[in-house]
Amino acid sequence: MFWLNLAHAESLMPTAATDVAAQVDNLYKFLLISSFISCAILIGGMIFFAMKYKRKTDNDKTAYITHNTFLEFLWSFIPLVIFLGVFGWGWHIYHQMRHMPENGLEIHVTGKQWAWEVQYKSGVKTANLVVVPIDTDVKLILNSMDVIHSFYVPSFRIKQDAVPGRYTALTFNANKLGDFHIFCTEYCGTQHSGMIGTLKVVSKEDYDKWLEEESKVSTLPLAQRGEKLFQVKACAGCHSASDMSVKVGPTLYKKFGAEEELNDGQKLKVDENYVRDSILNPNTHIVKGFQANVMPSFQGQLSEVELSALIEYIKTLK
Ligand code: HEC
Ligand SMILES: [Cu+2]
Repeated sequence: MFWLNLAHAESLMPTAATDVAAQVDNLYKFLLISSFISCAILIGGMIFFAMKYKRKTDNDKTAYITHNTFLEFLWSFIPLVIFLGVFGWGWHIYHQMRHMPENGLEIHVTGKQWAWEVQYKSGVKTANLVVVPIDTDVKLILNSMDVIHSFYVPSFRIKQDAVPGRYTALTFNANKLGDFHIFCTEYCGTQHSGMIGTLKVVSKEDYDKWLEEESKVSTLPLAQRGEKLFQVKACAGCHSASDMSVKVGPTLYKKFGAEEELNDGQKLKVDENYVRDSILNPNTHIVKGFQANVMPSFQGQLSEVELSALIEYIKTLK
């Protein structure tokens, strides 16, 4: 039932994964329900009185009423009390939302066209992925490399602009494990809608483990970093790497050094530049038998080193 759904707004709202998010939802529910009640009183009253005092005969005159001080006081005073209450309530939540923790876990997040670059103090770097431990005060320090972006996590009900040339901050304390969406909510160019990331809340042990594993990545040999990226960037979902099977895209097994036929009949040798182009501008060469616009461009989502790592990994697939 609708009213029951309202009481458990989960079905209308994204999962509330912080204490603040639950409080925001309570305020929102209050506003929604009190608006419905006011609407019913106002519109219902209007219809009721229009019918009740409808002129029934030519001489049917209603009483001549100019005003009613008590009623006027009531319909001013009651809304005033409600509005002041909502103001105080909102203030209370906003204050918690913007109160930066003293000893929080600080993570740097940089927006750029069109990805979120995340850097931990230990030096670990990720793209479009923020991993945080549960029940921990986290402070994200935001900035931007180009235009204004905005970091939004619907499940946390928090949002903050990332502005070039200065730092802004966002804080939260997640109380639910899981993967939550990150969206950019400031229009920032053609791929704005693709500027999507994941905020992963894990247990404290898993967080330490993850951080330790990630710190090792930058010291791994290039090809092994590439292998990891191949998983992390979801290339593996579309390309097989260990046999000739075709997934969404062609297999990359035994591909490097071979000759590839494109759907315009052209034949190209698969070398470093071919692979680089395939990753950054997938639509410039379409492999024979495959469609354009299936593989997303990874432009802006991979650093030069990461690209080299992927290429070195693809070289080893034989
Ligand atoms: C959504 C599925 C998808 C994802 C994700 C994806 N690709 Fe592709 N990829 C394709 C398709 C389809 C083609 C063939 C059409 C074309 O050439 O663009 C292709 C083509 C390629 C080619 C050219 C292969 C050849 O046979 O000449 C390379 C290299 C490649 N992808 C590498 C990658 C890498 C590296 C990643 C991860 C960073 C990746 N792809 C992610 C679907 C995908
Ligand atoms: Cu953006």
